Formats: sequence, structure tokens, C-alpha cells
Amino acid sequence: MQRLFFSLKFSNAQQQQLLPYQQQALSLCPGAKAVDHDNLHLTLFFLGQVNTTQQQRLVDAAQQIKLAAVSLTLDHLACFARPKILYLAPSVIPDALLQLQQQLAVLCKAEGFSDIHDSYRPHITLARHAVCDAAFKQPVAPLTLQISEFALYQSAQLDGRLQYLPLYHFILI
Ligand code: 2AM
Repeated sequence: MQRLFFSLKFSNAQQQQLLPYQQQALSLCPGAKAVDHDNLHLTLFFLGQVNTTQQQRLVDAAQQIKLAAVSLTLDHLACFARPKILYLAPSVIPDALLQLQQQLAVLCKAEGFSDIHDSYRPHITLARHAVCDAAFKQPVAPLTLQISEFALYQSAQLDGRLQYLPLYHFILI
């Protein structure tokens, strides 16, 4: 069994573009722990524990998705109280992102996985263990990213470090 999730896949250059926002977030909440830059991602559907048969069926189904690339404008920092994270997020969820998330949710549910979140809240976690007010919301200089890939990721402890490893890539056209 592996701990898996579907996520938008950022390029290395895009992950670098997120770093000034991470610095800004950390300056607002100094005790928080930065997410490693190569782990920066935007979750589409969290699966949890998945066996190899389920994984293959999820990959086969995800390969059938034919959707447009996502243009995403990130414009504010905010936090979740549980888990205690600081994140960067869009005020407007693009249709292309919603369609992708909804199609993935349908196929994951068809394979027996349930959505553990009440509602989909797209966000990029910048820092964990953040002690901040749940009402915290800070506008930032908007950053627009063009994202043309999503991936099935494994969350694993490797060499004593939490790493998100893209196992399968899927292209958005
Ligand atoms: P993330 O912050 O690294 O994306 C399981 O709950 C995982 O799903 C969390 O670790 C979080 O990972 C992500 N998540 C939490 N709440 C969410 C929400 N409302 N919508 C989408 N992803 C969420």
C-alpha cells in the first residue's frame, strides 16, 4: 500500500516562483516550518492508502481525461487551523481547474475512494505547524501560472525526509 494523491504538477521554475511567497508567509508567521521547494504542489484529490490494483485502475482512468491546461492566478495567503498550514491560494477558481478536480473526484469515487474534504479548497501549502489566526488573510502580488500537467503522487518518507514523488504524469492540452 502507498499513500497517494492527485495533484497539479508544477515545473521546477514554477516552484522557484513560489519561493518569494513562501518567504513572505514565513515572515508573517516565523515559527512555521517551510515546505521543501520540490514538494510544492496543489492537491486535486487526496486518496490515502492505495494498493497496486487500485493504483493501476486509477491511472488507466486518469489517462482518459482530456482537459485544457489551467491558468491559475494566486493572489492571497491564508491559513487552515487544522492542519495548521499557511497557504497561497487563488480568489477565483478557474473553470479548467474545477472541471479537472470534478472529473478526478468522479473517477476516484468510482474506484471506492471517498472525498475526505467537505468542499474543495485549492491551495498550495507553503508552511506547516503554523500558529496563526484562522481569519488571517493577506493579499499578495498576483502570480499567474500556466499548468499543463497533473500527476499521481506518492507521499513517502525517504532518507528521513517527507517527499512527494510524481509516479505518473498526465498532460493537459
Ligand atoms: P496539502 O495541503 O499538502 O495539499 C489530506 O487532508 C490532505 O489533503 C492534506 O494534507 C492537504 O494536503 C489536502 N487538503 C486539506 N484540505 C483540503 C481541501 N479542502 N481541499 C483540497 N485539499 C485539501
